[in-house]
Amino acid sequence: HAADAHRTDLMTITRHVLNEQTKHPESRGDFTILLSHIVLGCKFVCSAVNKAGLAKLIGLAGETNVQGEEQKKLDVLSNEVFINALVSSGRTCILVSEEDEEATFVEPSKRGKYCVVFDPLDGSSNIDCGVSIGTIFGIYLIKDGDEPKLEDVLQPGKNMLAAGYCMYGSSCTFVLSTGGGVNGFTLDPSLGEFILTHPDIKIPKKGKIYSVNEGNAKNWDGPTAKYVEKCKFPTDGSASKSLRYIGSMVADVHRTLLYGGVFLYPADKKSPNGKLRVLYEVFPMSFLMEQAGGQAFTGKQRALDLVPEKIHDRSPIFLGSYDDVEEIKALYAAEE
Ligand code: AHM
Ligand code: MG
Repeated sequence: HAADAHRTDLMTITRHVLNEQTKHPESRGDFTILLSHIVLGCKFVCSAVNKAGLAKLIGLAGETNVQGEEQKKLDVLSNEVFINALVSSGRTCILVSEEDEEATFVEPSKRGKYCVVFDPLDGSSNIDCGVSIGTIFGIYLIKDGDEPKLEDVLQPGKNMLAAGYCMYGSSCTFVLSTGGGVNGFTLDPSLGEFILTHPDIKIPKKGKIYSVNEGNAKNWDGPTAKYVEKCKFPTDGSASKSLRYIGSMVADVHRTLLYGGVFLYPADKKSPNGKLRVLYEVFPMSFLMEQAGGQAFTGKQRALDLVPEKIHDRSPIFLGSYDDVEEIKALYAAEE
């Protein structure tokens, strides 16, 4: 009977995306194929992350990534997994990964029309203690169909066709937006399929949580400091907010999306552009926030209006519940 239907009539991620594509009669299934390759990469990384201790995958690979940080073996592995999955999809032309200094231009025989920007394994400093980590990605369409150029990935975030992340946590969760809202899927390990478990995610209009690395407070600018002070000592009679900070962007943003509140990685005196990377951290998360009814702000402008100059550019970011980000915007406006 009806109550059993969800057990026998599963909304897999592929089925969901195929349904969405029927709204675009011109689509020939290329996006669905691309996405299924991304999903394959996520399942592979999920399985590797779960076996991290067993497989002795934890530890330094002795390489240094483009940001000068020591790279863990799992980062290297995840990067290879996604590059291989994306190239072999036959649907991509340019790939930008956090782990690679240069963009990858796909060879002509394997080229398609999509550009994919991604962080294959974000939050890797958390691997050794088993805290949730994730993959973040965004997808652009090549501007003109011919020769792919670096400008094709230096587009503002609002031009993304789709964005999402996969969180390797207590369960493996894939959150996706193709521009018509946000949906969450959970991996059923026995089936090896992502099943729709969080349809049409909407972020609460206002939240009770703020999430920031407060250890950097002495270097913050005025509006950031004022906002965090307000979270702790509200002057309008509202309750003070709770602090939650995992230090793993995917996990912190996922909680923000589901429970509401704000996630901040502000500028500070030591890093005037913050820490997080525009293309594959700030943009995809901002895209998801807006699609869920929230906002994303850089301290100066709507995050999705930024135009990156270089593929590894950074930006301060404030994202989350609509009303909470509105308060942050007001503090920055008052500063001008
Ligand atoms: P990574 O790409 O080197 O893993 O760094 C990104 C991570 C994010 O997941 C997280 O939001 C942030 O760094 C935490 O930074 P901090 O340790 O400065 O609070
Ligand atoms: Mg990262």
